[in-house]
Formats: sequence, structure tokens, C-alpha cells
Amino acid sequence: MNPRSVRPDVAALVAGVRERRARQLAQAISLVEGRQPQRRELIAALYDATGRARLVGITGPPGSGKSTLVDRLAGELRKTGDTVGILAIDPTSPFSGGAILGDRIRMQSHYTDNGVFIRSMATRGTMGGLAAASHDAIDILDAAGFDWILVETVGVGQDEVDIVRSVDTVVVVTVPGLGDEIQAIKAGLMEIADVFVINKADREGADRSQRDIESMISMAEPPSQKPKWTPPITQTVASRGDGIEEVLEEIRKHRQWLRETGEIRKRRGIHLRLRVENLLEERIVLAAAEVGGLDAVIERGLTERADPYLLAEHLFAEIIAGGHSGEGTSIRGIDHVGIAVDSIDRAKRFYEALGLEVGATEEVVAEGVRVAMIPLGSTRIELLEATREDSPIAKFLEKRGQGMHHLCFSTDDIRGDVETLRGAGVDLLGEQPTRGAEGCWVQFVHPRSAGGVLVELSEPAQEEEN
Ligand SMILES: Nc1nc2c(ncn2[C@@H]2O[C@H](COP(=O)(O)OP(=O)(O)O)[C@@H](O)[C@H]2O)c(=O)[nH]1
Ligand SMILES: [Mg+2]
Repeated sequence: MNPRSVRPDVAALVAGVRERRARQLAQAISLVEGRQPQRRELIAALYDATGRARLVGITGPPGSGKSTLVDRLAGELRKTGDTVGILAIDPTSPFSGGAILGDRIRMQSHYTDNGVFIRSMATRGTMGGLAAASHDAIDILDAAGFDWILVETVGVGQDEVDIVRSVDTVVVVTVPGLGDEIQAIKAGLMEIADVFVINKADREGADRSQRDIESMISMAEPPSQKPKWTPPITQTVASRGDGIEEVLEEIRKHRQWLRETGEIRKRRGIHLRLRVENLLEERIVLAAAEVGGLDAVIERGLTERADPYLLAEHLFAEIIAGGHSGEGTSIRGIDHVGIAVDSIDRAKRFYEALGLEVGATEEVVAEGVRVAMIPLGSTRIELLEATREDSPIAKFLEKRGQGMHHLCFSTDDIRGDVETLRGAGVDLLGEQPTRGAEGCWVQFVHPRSAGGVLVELSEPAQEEEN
């Protein structure tokens, strides 16, 4: 990480975003744009407030008038009092910065209006994380309570298509005359268009473009697809504000259709899937860097001319196997807290008074112990009572009296954890995990290594291991 970057105070950002304060909104979006680690905490804290905004993507070739259209749409929406968040995602070359400045200037008619928030996100420097960053930015605007979120992108590249796919309604903007805009639409935008806009209808050829698109739609029509939506085509002169109401009307109709057909849920499922896949990818690339294997593998690829499939395979195996070597264990949480008591019957009165349900008592003869489990939230309390004088629990009670006996962590990979802990010089009781209750694999850590508490690691039994 950049040592100079200040650690943002996530809680303050969350509070500011929820109050729709421009400063915190901008900071929060910068945080996700920079793929900073706190983004996860930020999104987790905001996520419950998302899902309410109407998400509209505006996409099409550069210069087709997307920003102008977005600006006009925002103005139209403001008339009814609706609030609008705008995200302009632009792959403009890093040397000019022209689009970003241009967008600012062009959209500045709303700048003094706090019902509108405008943010440009640069495609450069996000290292392929653009889609992930954009999804997060949409969440931030959504959590801020904007009624509408307009996302402007140039419809080129997979990242961009992924971004427009994450909205409810996709508006594809084209211009008359050139002919190559049709090519651009054919190259990927066709299937994702919900509303077509022929902007710059003040130019010659708008009607021809309309016919071209109409025939394209009818040719592309999948006969069996249900429910069906035929994308309407609207002509606009965005620079003059002509046709804006009609575009908005079509967007509203499409939204209505999404809701009536239940298509909205399906779409949001697709978005979520895309997003999870995206993060998974990001996570894997990060993990590859963590196991430190990427450079070595590339070196090997160059010297041995090993094929990329093999290299990726190799790295993937390394991530799976070595994922626990340097970067901690697979501990998932506290499985239970074990408490040694003189009598389960006496002790359980307290838990029952708390309103908790005490499970049936079970005897583990080999250990000389009787146990009762008390579920509590995502964890459990285990009451332990000795059944023999020479049992470990009896000895514990004799030496330390009643009290907390052990802390049990659940894990997904007990063998990996044992290796990691041994590597870290932690004292373990026994060489390797053994079978415990319910077929779990268990491993104890000596209290002297764990701050005076006996720690148990437990990996649940696998279904297939009979
Ligand atoms: N003649 C004409 N020019 C327009 C129209 N809409 C936008 N423009 C102009 O087209 C140029 C590009 O617009 P912009 O919104 O930046 O396009 P973007 O790159 O798609 O965002 C600007 O100079 C606009 O003023 C229109 O309907 N007719
Ligand atoms: Mg633009």
C-alpha cells in the first residue's frame, strides 16, 4: 500500500455517505476506486441500505452525446424532486483528462444542487478492477439514497460491458450518419440494449439510423425468449433538450416491465453473480501475489517456455496448498466455549434462567466426561462434568476449580493450520489432529502458547468420509 495514503476512517465515511454528504461520498468512491483494503468494510457497512435506487446505464461511442444526455436526464428528474447520482466512467487517455474536465464543465449546471452528485471514475490505474470499483461506487450512491443512479460508459471492452450489465435499464446511444455506430452496437451492445437513443437527430440520417436499428432488432429477436421486451427507439437532440422526456418515459416503462415480469430479480441475480465472479478473480490474483509465486512462475514461463495454462494451473495449486503458509490459518470463528463445572444440572439452571436451551447430556466414556451443549448465536457453550476421578476434567477441576476450560475454534483446514502453527513455534498437544466428537478432527494447543487458555481447533466431519 502507499505509505503516504491516510487510513480513512470508515465509520465516518459510512455516516457521511448515509447522510448524502458530497465530501464523504467523494472520499468513499476514491477508496473503492483505489481498491483500498477498507473498501470491504465500507461496502459491508453500507450494503443494507442498497437496492433501492433505479439504476440506468447510458452507453455508446465517444462523442455521441452521452454526457449531454445524462445531464438533461438529471435535469428532467430533478423537476419532480427526485435525486440523482451520476457516475461517469471514461477511458479517456490519461494525457488529456479532457473528458473528465469536460464532463465537469458540461454537467456543472447541477453543481450547486445537492440533489445531484457527479463523479467521474478514470479507467486508468484501476488495473482491471474497474468493474469491481464501479459496482462498489454504485452501492455507495445507492446507500446514499439517490433515487436514480445514471452510469455513463463508453461501450467498449469487457469491463465496460460488465459495468453496464450491472444496471436495471441500459440505454444505448448512437448518432446518425456515420454507419460505423451500427457496427459498434453490433459489437456487443445489441443484446444489452433496453432503450435505443438516436441522439443528434438534428443531423441528417436519423430516420435511416432508426430503420437500421429497427431491422437489427427484428433480426436479432430470439423467438422463444419469454418474457419479451422490444427495445424502443427514441430520437433526441440532447444539446437542445429535445426528446428527453420521451427517453425518460421509455426508461420508466422498462422499469415497470422489469417489475411486472419479475425480470428485475433475475437481472439483479446476474449482476450479483458477475460481481462475485469479479471479486473472486481479484481475490485469486491477490492470493497469487501473496504466495509470492507470480514472479517466479512468469520467470519460469519465460525460461522454460511453459504454456500459460500450465503456469496458471501451477499457481492455482500453489494458492490452494500454500494459502495458509504465510498468511494465517483458516479459522472461521468460535465453535464453542468449554466450561468445566462440578455439576451440569446445577450449572444449567443459570443458562435456562437466561432463556437458553440446554441440549441433552452426552457421555464420552473414553474421556471420562459428560457434556451438554447450549447453542448461543453462531456459537455454543459446552458444559463439562467429570465422570471419573482420573479424567482430564476432574484434574482440571481439582487444580483450577470450576471455570472456563477451553476455547474451540472452527476451521476449514485443520492440517494446514497445524502446520502453520507449528511453523510459528506454537506448542501443540499431540503430533497431529485426532478424531473427536461427531467425527470432527480436533487439535489442542497448549495453554502456555495461547495466553493461559487451552485452545481446541475443530474441523467438521466431511459428509463423504464415512
Ligand atoms: N448537434 C448536436 N450536438 C450534440 C448533441 N448532443 C450533444 N452534442 C455535442 O456533441 C459533443 C459530444 O457530446 P458529449 O455529451 O460529450 O458526448 P459523450 O462523449 O458521448 O459523452 C458535444 O460537443 C455536445 O455539445 C445533439 O443532439 N446535437
Ligand atoms: Mg461523456
